[in-house]
Amino acid sequence: MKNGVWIASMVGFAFVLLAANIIYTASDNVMTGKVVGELEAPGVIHKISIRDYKYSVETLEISVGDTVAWANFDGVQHTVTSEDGEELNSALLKNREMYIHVFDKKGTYPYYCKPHPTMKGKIIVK
Ligand SMILES: [Cu+2]
Repeated sequence: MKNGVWIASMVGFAFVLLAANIIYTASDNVMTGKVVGELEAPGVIHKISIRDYKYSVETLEISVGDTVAWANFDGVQHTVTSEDGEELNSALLKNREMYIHVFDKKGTYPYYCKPHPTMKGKIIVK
């Protein structure tokens, strides 16, 4: 899966993602949602919250095949956009929307937020 998968419909506090056979729980918010698209055989799912104009984990090391899910908890819209314009390319995420990406190749993937280019993060896939 090259492109991200959108999840909407966040409910309550703490976030839970139901995708394929996965239940993903994290943080102090709960998200339940419907996967639009396919999420195939993901490895570990890592989550990154976007709050106060920051990605909660700035540098994250993962393994090939792992999934990263970003959820926006700010009132303003943010993106997850690769610096090279390729791997990561979310739309504007509204409050409580999520962007998901499966990394299937080793590498270092720096990204930023289009509306707020000082927001930066990096995924290192080993
Ligand atoms: Cu932003």
